[in-house]
Amino acid sequence: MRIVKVLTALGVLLVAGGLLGNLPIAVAQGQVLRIDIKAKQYSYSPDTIRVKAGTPVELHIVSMDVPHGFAIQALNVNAVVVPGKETVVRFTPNKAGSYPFVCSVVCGPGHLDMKGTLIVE
Ligand SMILES: [Cu+2]
Repeated sequence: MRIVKVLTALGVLLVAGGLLGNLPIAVAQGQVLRIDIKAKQYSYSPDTIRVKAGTPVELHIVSMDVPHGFAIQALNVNAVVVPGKETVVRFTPNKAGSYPFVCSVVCGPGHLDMKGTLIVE
């Protein structure tokens, strides 16, 4: 009988622990601002992103054609985006301002025109 009680208590603890353990993650995910971006020769869609300062941002970037890059120099962000694979970029901009982002992988003759702006308010 005693072992049954111990096992039941363990089970309750595990379930409660599992539920509680998941809570902070769910809350954290709720606070992250997810933005989906499509990259193609020679633009990003959207090419203007607006966020509030202090908000954790998660960019999910996909390429529609050839390998591209995604770089925000001022925020130390530089990622490669290859077709068929989602690239996730995470950062938290703390200072209001206008941050240009550019393609950092030479993707064709229009490569240097491939850019956008992150606006932190
Ligand atoms: Cu490029």
